[in-house]
Amino acid sequence: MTASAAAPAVPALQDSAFLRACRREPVPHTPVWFMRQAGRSLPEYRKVRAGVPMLEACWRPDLVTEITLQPVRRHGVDAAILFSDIVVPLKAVGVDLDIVPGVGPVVAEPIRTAADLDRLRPLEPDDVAAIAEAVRMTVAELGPVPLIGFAGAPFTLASYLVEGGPSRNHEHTKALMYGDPVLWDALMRRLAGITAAFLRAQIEAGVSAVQLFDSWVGALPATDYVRQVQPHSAAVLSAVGELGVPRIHFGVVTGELLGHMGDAGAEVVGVDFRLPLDEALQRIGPDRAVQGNLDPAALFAPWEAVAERTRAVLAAGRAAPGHIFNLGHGVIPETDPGVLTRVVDLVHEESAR
Ligand code: 1CP
Repeated sequence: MTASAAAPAVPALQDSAFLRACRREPVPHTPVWFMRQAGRSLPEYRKVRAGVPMLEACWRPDLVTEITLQPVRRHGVDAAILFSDIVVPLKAVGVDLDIVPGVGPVVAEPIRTAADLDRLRPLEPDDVAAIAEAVRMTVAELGPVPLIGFAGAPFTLASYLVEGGPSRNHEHTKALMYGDPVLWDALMRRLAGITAAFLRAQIEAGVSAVQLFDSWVGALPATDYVRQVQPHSAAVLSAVGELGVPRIHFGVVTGELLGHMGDAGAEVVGVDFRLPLDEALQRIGPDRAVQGNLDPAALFAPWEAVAERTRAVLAAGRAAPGHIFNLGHGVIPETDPGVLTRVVDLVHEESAR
């Protein structure tokens, strides 16, 4: 008996437009999903989350499964992203932090000295057993739709840990990075280990791809990125490379960093909305798939303008050996969910071949 006869669900999943595009294979249509599609603009999300704090929700497999599935049911996107947060693995190793509504992650005692770093222990699979269970439950529900696992990259996690919360200028982070490069290196290594272990736990539980979010890395000049950040992101990507699932690497305001992000080793590079995909590809190199990059704020324009911009992203994406349609950053919470559904339909119609 062939493997496909024994397990019909797996070939369908592996043959999905999303995974084919990650692998730079021909696709029946351009796959589309949206960063932050789960848990943002949907009324059904607000309903199930009512009265449940964000981090508590992340540790409840039943809620994670339901919230992860909601945008798949509603919009017909080509991939799901696990409902979780980049600070979940930090909470799992005992960092005293909370996600404050309207603010974001807030860390009770920021990490700024060698003694502070001692409090940051490695992540063991048992620390995230509930997240692994949520992955298994979600994968079982999704059938042939791929599930994307994710983690924050070391720099973006360091920013929350060192600043103590969201930051515009990342001044404490840069003070540590430039002022004590040895401690910075130790912190980044520790975070790379936690991130790699968190991604590994999700892959072993069944996610079909992973995305490394380095959301705030655009705050850095390329020289500093190459010296003090990129090696640690590359170490994370390499640590999970042998597990065989596609890796997506994304950051914001990364026009000047894209070439170096491409070199970090992921199969797919996410591009924010500031650079057309064909131009981005010239910086990344011809042998990577790209993901992006409709401006999430453009979704508030009249439909004809949204449609025109969607078509422009598709046209620029044709230059790439693989294109996954997405936004250039996460869904803005006030976005009309109906517009997201229309974008999915338009991407599918325009790219069907
Ligand atoms: O994509 C999805 O739909 C899955 C859910 C998801 C993801 C991928 C959440 C749920 N968070 C994330 C990743 C994440 N979290 C990133 C990387 C992606 C990005 O750049 O947007 C970052 C930077 C965070 C940190 C974070 N968590 C913020 C940003 C704060 C800042 O610094 O400006 C916020 C507001 C959160 C809380 C959060 N995470 C997720 C949700 C649904 C929420 C809101 C929680 C609530 O209801 O109070």
